[in-house]
Amino acid sequence: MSRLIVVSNRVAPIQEGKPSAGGLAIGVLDALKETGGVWFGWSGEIVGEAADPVLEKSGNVTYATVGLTRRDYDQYYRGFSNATLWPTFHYRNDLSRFDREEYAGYMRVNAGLAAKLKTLLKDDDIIWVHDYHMLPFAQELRKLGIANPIGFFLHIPFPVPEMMRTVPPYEELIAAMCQYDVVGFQTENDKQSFIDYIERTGRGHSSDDDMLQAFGRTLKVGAYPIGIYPDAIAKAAEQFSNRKQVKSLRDSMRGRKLIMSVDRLDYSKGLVERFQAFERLMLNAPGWHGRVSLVQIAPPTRLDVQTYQRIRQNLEGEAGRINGRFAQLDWTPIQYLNRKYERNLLMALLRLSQVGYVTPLRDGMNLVAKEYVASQDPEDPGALVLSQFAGAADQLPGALVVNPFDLSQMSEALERALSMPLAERQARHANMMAPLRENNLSVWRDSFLSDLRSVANAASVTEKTVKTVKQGARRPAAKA
Ligand code: ADQ
Repeated sequence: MSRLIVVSNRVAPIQEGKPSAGGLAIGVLDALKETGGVWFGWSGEIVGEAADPVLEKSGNVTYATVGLTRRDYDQYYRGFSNATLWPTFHYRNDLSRFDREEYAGYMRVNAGLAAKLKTLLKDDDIIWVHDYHMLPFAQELRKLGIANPIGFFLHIPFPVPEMMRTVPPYEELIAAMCQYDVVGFQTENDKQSFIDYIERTGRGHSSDDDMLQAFGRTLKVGAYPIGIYPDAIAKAAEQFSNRKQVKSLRDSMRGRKLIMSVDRLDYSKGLVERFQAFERLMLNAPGWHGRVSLVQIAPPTRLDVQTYQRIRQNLEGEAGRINGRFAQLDWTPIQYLNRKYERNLLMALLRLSQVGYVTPLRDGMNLVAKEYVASQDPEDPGALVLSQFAGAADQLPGALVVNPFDLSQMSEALERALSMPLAERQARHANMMAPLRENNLSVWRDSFLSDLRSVANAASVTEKTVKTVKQGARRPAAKA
């Protein structure tokens, strides 16, 4: 089988056997090990001068990483990727800014990375590129004459055409995306937004089998909802339940109920609205005073992007204000923990809580929602309150689905979750575990790669047919 080449902005710092490695990284790594291959991307380091990739081999997988110069980092990563694309794709174009220089930097870095990858490629490799940092990566490889099959998976939402059009070079970006052979999205909605753009602007058309003819190319588009390994998470959550930190949280609850939220600190995650809906619960249902706490775990990210500094101040302000309003000597309504936890420990903390509170304003999938369900004790599971704007909402039929812009609805859902009878919690939990198992992380990866391999096979069949036809044409006609 052909080698797999994975390209992502960051190469996951995998230390094999370490339980802290994220699920996604493990899933991608498993695919790489199956066929052998290369994982290529930024090392996470800022360097004085661009240099050749550093290669590290582990078994049949090579990690190829490159550093970014300060200018590249500022323009490509901090700038166009995270200050333009990220907010707009999460429907926050009010927070988005556009700077031509940054866009030029984004294109330059993609071109530079493509040139570096080219030196590592073999003719029959298949290439799988990840996420919004890399929208034009295939186009840059094609310019260098690379004809290998290239697939792309977008981890974040793809916005409706009118929102996409607020990014000034929208047309160039979409044309560039059509240089991939397979373009994968988290949900049917995201996929449809992409098709809508192509069709409404008259750039092409789609057929029933999700093939798209656009910008002179034929590509496959598909929804490949990312999953987790639910049984491994269930096991880890149970095993880590007797860890010191879990015990001390359990002791500190002293019979109180626990609502738990875990996110990266990001404005797309709806943290302020979440706190305010909890405040509304405290106002409307004073019977819960002293009987329930909200624990929000949210380590800061992207602190060098200005909007991320503001969200942190804002959130700390809200937690302080709400606690000031309701706290008692022996009860803090909101505990806001600004740090990262080891993965398995986090799963055990999720298991301890009675309510998972996952209410992003917009999210590609949201793996925490899935992890929350998987980490529960099936005999006494917690209930999940989940935003309708997380991709995961399509796949978790047992969740209490809310609109995160409706604080009253969220506060009612919290109350319902806190009071939900055991039999209903068990039924809802079972109802969610089944699809999580059926569509686990391997299914996500295998279905994407199988579509990419089909494209590769179809291309090689066409190539062989073309060769045979040409040879046939040259041969003298056989005598009758
Ligand atoms: P993220 O926006 O990072 O991912 P999410 O899907 O929730 O969002 O994944 C976060 C991961 O980080 C989860 O596995 C979670 O357990 C872990 N994590 C979060 N907070 C943590 C903490 N305090 N300590 C330790 N670990 C923590 C992007 C998209 C999502 C999409 C994923 C995968 O924005 O929509 O689901 O990619 O495709």
